[in-house]
Amino acid sequence: MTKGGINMADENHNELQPQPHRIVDDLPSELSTGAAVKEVLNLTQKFDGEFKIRYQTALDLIVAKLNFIDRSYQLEHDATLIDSIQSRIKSPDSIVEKMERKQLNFTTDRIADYIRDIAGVRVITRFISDIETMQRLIKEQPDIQVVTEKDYVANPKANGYRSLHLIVEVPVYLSTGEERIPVEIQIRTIGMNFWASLEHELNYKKDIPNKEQLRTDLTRKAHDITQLDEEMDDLRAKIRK
Ligand code: 0O2
Repeated sequence: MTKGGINMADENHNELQPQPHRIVDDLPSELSTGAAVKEVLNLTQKFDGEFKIRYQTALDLIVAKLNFIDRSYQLEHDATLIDSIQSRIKSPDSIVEKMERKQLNFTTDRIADYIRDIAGVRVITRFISDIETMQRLIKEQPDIQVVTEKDYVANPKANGYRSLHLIVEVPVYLSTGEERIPVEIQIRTIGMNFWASLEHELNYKKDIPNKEQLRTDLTRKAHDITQLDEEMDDLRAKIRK
C-alpha cells in the first residue's frame, strides 16, 4: 500500500478506477424502461462534467488534509497515524445500484441529497486507538465540518463489520460561489480492512457454495481480529511507556 497515496483498489471500492459507462443493454431489467434508461444516461452525462469536478476537488482537499494531519502528528510524536489512504469517486453504476438498494426515488437532481458518499476516502491505521486519535484531529480542523458519525468500531454490525464512518463537508470554491461538498471518511485498522475486503467479496460473488457457513466463519474471524487489534494496542502502550 502506498502511504499517503491514492491507492485505488479495494473491496467496496471496485469502482475506484473510473469505469467505462454501462451501456443500455447491460442495465438491470427493472431499469430497462425508456424513462429509467434516460435517467441513467442523464446521470452519466451529468457525472462527467461539473458534478464530478466538485467531488474530485473535495476529495483532493480531504486527502491533502489527512496527509497534513499525519505529518503534523509525526512531528510531535515521532510516529505515524496513517498506514495508507485510499480514495475513490463513486461511479454512476454504483450510485444507481445504491439508489435501487435503498429504494430511493431515481431522479438525477436529488442524487447529492440522497447519496452522501459519492466522494469517499478510507484511512487505514495500524492500531485501533489511532482511529479515535484520527477522529479527534479531523474534528479539530477548522475548515471541515463533521456532519454525521457512525461508530461501527464501538458498535460493530451483526456480521462483524467494524469501521468508523464520518461524513464531513468541505468548502469548494466554484465560479458560482462556495459549495459545501460531502465526503465520506472511513477509518479502520489494517485488520478491519482486510476482513471487510473478504466480506465484500463474499457478498458480491455469485455461486459460492456454503455461503451461509462462510458468513458465520467470517463473523467469528471478526471477533479474532478485534482481539488481536486490542492486544496489539496494549503491546504498543507497554513498549512506548
Ligand atoms: P461502496 O462499494 O463502498 O460504495 P446511509 O447513507 O447511512 O443511509 P449507507 O451509506 O449505506 O447508508 O451506510 P453505512 O452503514 O455508513 O455504509 C456505508 C459504506 O460502509 C458502504 O458503502 C461500505 O463501503 C461500508 N460498509 C457498510 N457496511 C458494510 C459491511 O457490512 N461490510 C462491508 N464490507 N462494508 C460495509 P456502499 O455504498 O454500500 O458500498
